[in-house]
Amino acid sequence: MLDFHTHLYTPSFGMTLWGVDEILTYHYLVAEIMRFAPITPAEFFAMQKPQQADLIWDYLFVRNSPISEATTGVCTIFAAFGLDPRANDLREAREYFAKQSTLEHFSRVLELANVESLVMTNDPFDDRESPHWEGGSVRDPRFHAALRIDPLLNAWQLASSKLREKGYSRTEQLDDATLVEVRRFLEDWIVRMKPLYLAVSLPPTFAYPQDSARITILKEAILPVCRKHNLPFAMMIGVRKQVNPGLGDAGDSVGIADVGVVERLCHDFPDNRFLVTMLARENQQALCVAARKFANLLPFGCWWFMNNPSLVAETTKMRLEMLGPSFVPQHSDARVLEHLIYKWRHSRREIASALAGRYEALAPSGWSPTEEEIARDARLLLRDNAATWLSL
Ligand code: FIX
Ligand code: ZN
Repeated sequence: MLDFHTHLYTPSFGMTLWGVDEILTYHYLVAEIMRFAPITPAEFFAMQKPQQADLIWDYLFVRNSPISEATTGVCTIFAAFGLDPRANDLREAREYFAKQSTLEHFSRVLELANVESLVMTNDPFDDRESPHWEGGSVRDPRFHAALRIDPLLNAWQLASSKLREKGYSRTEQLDDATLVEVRRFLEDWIVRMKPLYLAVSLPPTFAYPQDSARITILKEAILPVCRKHNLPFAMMIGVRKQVNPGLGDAGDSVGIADVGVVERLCHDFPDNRFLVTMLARENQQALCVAARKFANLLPFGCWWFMNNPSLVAETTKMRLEMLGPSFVPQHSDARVLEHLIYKWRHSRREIASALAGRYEALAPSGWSPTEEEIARDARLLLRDNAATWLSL
């Protein structure tokens, strides 16, 4: 499979999270521990990571049944490595991961997850990451880049001061001279990263047309640069950031967005290609309808709060019914390497069963698929559509 969006990094960056303490302190589980343990977010974050992991193990796996998707996922990961998901503590798991050598472990996890290659999230505004690009670190060919530009569209004041620090725009004003500099910044990073797409996450209030810095930068910098370099633009729409800031990464929420915005962008910029995933269940049907109207729109993935088997099942069935096999059903969004295993094993089960359902719907007419046709459809959904859209 080709994993369309992750938060993993090519091994040479040394930035990929992996191992049992990272698996257990994933922000999905941090949100859940607050519902079970008598602890405040501040107290939790004051603890060392291994102690946080121990607490999560004790409350979510020993004292309670791990039946949420995020906890079941940990059990799937443990089982894949032959570790006991019913262990009373994390000793055995810690010993196991301590023995692994990084590079071999990366390859083993990709193999266990059936992932051939994946797309990272690469932030030129991240001071930990950019030196790796500027210093010419070697990229593992299985790890593709995606140029993530959230501050440009969501926090122009911050982005403009960072641009000035880096020797680009001279002013906060979004005048023509500044837009030239924003385009130059994007193109310099495209040359450096060779990304497969540009990407942003957006709030449910995302509006177009609109008289705003966001839309000016989108129209005058992002979309022209994407056109010039033949790169799609990924919009991940529907996140309400930090509704509970004390929870850190676990503090974001969801909101229903206006899919009309996506339609208007696809209409007004027919020479751009848009990759869109939406966070709210309520937006999924309208996104399918939009994709039926605009061939320059690719719906992808069941993002974050959508990545639950019941929602993957209903969303994938609906997409197959409305779009045939012309979309990308899932991305892992793995933040920790071993997440690839559970996210893909769980989703693949739902994707397979949704696809089988469509063949069953065809059966009464006497159309039954050959093995080659099943393989072709599976390949389209799990790899080839993504590869085509990303020009791989
Ligand atoms: O903006 C994003 O790419 C999101 O996927 C997140 O960063 C979010 O925190 C996440 O990990 C969701 O799965
Ligand atoms: Zn993500």
